[in-house]
Parts: sequence; C-alpha cells; structure tokens
Amino acid sequence: MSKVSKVWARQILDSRGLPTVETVVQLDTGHTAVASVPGGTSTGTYECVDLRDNDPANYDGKGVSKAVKNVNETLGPGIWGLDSTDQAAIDKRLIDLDGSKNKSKFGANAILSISAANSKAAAMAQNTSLYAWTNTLAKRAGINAALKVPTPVFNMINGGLHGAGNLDFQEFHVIPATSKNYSEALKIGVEVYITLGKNLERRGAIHSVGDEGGYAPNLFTNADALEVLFESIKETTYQIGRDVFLGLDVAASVFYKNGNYTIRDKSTPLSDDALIDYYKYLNSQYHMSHIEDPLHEDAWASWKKLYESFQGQLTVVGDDLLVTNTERVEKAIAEKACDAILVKPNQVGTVWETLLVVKRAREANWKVITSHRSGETNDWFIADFAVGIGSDFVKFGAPARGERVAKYNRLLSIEAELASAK
Ligand code: 2PG
Ligand code: MG
Repeated sequence: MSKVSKVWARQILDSRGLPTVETVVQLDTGHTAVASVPGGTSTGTYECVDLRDNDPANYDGKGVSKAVKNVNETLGPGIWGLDSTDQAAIDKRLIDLDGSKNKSKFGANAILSISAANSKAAAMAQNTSLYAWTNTLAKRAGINAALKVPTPVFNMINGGLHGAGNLDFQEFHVIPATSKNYSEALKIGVEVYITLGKNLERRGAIHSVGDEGGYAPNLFTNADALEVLFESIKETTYQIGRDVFLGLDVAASVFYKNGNYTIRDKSTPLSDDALIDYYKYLNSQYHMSHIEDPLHEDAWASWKKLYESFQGQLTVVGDDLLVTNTERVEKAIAEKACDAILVKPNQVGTVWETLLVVKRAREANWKVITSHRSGETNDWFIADFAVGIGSDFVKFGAPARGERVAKYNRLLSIEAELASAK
C-alpha cells in the first residue's frame, strides 16, 4: 500500500496563456507525481465547473488562485493517508468534500488535478507505466479494455471559437484509416498538414493557426474548408476513403441562436431539419466518417433524427451533448441520439467517474474518442489514459504545437513499448 502523504498545487499557464492548476501528489513511498489540467473554450453548458477567480483585475478574471487554495487547504489534506492505489476511494473522498452536483464548490479543475496526479503517483509506486495502471483501473471499473494505441483524429482546420479565421464549424478533421498502425497514422497526419498549409498559402487564405494548431483560414464557406482538405489530400499519396477520412466537430451550440443556426454557407438561418439536410449534402460530397456535436446540446429529438438518417454511414459523436456525464450518456443511449462519446476527464472532474462513463458507453457499443481541450499544457496524462481504457480514437489537435505534440509523441513511445513487450 502507498499512502498519500502530501498534496500541493500552484497556478501555471495553459497553451492560450490562461491560468490553470498544477498539482503534486506525494506518497509515503517517496514517489511524487505532477498533473496539470486543461481548459475548454467551447464548453458544454452541463460540464462540471472550471473554477475561476472572476476577478477582472487579474488575468482577465481567469485566475485559478481559489482552486489552488482549495487543493492546498481542503482537498489535498482531505486525502492524506488514503491508499493511492484505491482511485475509487480517493475520488469519492474528493467528490464528498466538494458536496455539490457539478463540483462548483471546489472546482472540477482543482479536483481533477489531484485525481490525475494521484493516479500517476500510484502507477509509479507500482513500478508500472501510467497506461498499464490505467488499464488495471479500467478493468476494475468494469471496462473490458485491451491495450492499444488509438487512431488519431487530427484537427487540421480550426474555426468557431478556436480559429482566428471566419469559419463557423469549429474543427475539420482528418482521420487515418483504423487499419494503419499509429506511427503510420501520425505520418499521414503530418504529410496532409504540410500539404494543406501550402495549399492555403497558394490560395491566399490567411493561415495563422488556431487554438489547437490547425490552420485558421478565411474562406468563403465552411464547405470550402472541406473542399481544401479534400484537394490537399488528393495532392498527397493517400486516398480518401481508403487511407484517410474526413470528419467534423461542428460545435453547433456555439452558433445556435433563437432556435436557428446561422452559418456563412447559407443566406438565411437554418432550422434543425435544414441543417441536417445540409449535412446530408456535405456527406454526399465529402464522404465523412464522423460528425461531432452536429446540433445544439439540448436538441434531443433532432439528434435522434440525425442519428437515424446517418446510421451506418457516419459515426455520430456527442461532446457538448454528453459532457462525459453518466446521466446524459444514459439519456443518449435511451434516446438513440448518437453512437460515440468524446471523453474529456475535465468535464466530469475525476479519473474514476470518467472510467464509469466509458464503461456505460462501451456497454452501449459506442465508439470512444479520448480528447484534449483547446487550452492544454504539456501534460500527456490523456495519452496514457486513452491507451489504458482501450479508446478507439484520440483527438489531440493538429500534429503541431508543443502541447498537442507532447501527447502524440507520448503515443509513439507507448507504441514502441507495446511492440517490444510482444
Ligand atoms: C471540443 C474541444 C476540444 P474545447 O469541442 O471538442 O477540441 O474544444 O476544449 O474548446 O471545448
Ligand atoms: Mg467538441
């Protein structure tokens, strides 16, 4: 048994230059582990609370000194003496200390930083890797997961709240075929990324990068972004529909207003049905493999309708819809609203609760995509987590920028380790 002996936190910066929480967990065995938490921009309404100071005089209100204080004064001391290998008990104590339904008292950022750092420390104390330890925890939670490096979903073009350009859809994805091994898939991603950059430059579309390292161009319509991607892939040695596929994270809640969706592709705002028809058209042109958050996060009946019409053709992914929350996942299963979940530990706030959500998704035969946030640190916790839970896919942004590449590179080393263990 290795007991938690000390916990302390500090405020650091994320990839957007915004404050976030970094926590160290120390065990009585002498092992110490550090974890920092990410932050979203297009956050779902039903996510747990990312506690911010809201003091306009400091960091534009985005400071996390309250969350840090909560770790140092209450949450940390609250888990002293507990067995670090009992992640369920550690997380339960953190949840009980907070006492609210959405972790609004102490902050999901404060709580997750401890939960994640504890799981890293426990792995060290067991003298095992974090992915292998996560796999043990996953099995304990009832997930029948084999260790494998997931297929990457690359966010090549950043629009919506993530991009400096003019696109409404948030993310335009390139997804290598699941038959490719991870290092091949990463190479495909990089080669498409480079070709796409040259292509956008040639077209004179400004191509600064967005929050997740994808290009953030100015284009005429959202469909044009798919077209540029399509054209760019054709310039590579890879074939769409065989080696590589396209996908979208629309993040539709962001441009939903007064019952309609306003996008630059259409001159008038669209109803749910009209937007679904537009997706059908886009899919007929670009043969996508998945679509995330195609509709507003509360448009349950329309999600059902969309899923019905795309079933078997497209994987329908819930992110803002599900917010890694068991109750919302139950509802989506019952309503047949989607068939994949975007898993983000910071939406729910503890490692153990994330595992329980994944378990339910697997029981419903859903695909699992483990995801970063738009604001990240160089912590690669999520890479090990994805491997440990047997995630089908990972979404870590473009294959560029340090905080994204930290995770993709970590997967390279896990791939090598798994291969040498065979
Ligand atoms: C998403 C995420 C990550 P954010 O919508 O899937 O790409 O964005 O972290 O801003 O919520
Ligand atoms: Mg999303």
